[in-house]
Amino acid sequence: MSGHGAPTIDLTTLDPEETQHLKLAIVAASWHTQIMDGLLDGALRAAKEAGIAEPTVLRVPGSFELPVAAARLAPHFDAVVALGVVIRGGTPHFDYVCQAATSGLTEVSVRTGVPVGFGVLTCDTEQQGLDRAGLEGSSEDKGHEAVTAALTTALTLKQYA
Ligand code: DLZ
Repeated sequence: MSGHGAPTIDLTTLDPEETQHLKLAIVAASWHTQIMDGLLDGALRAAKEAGIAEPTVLRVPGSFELPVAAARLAPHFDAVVALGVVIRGGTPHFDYVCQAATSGLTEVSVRTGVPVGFGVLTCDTEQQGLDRAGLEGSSEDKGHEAVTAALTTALTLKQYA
């Protein structure tokens, strides 16, 4: 999957009266520190651009734990963003963690009706993660993208509350 074709959404052009009151929670795994730091920085930068000064940030050990954290927080927030980095190793563990994170977060989102931004990188190599982490030299900024997607979806859905 490539980042080519992603929409351009400028959070700074949204009505701050609407965005600054959105309650945003970020659940973030802790494996692969450098990449995770980049994802979290990008997510917080996006929140700031939307006028959300202090989103709630909850750290969990691994990406497998993201769905339960998202499930606990979702009923109390307008949008949740999940950040994680899973890098393929020599065993099938990668597939199980990716599958659990993906299906678990989807389930939380659909069950609660709260948008869950998917900022979980599933990579074959560490370099693929670094390229997508919003770090200096990265070509993509997936933490920022995940917050942008969750907040714009929350705004869109608000009129159907
Ligand atoms: C066990 C494991 C492995 C091998 N790799 C990763 C990874 O690349 N990224 C990640 O976020 N978590 C990994 N984990 C940890 C699991 O997500 C989980 O925390 C443990 O299995 C304990 O439940």
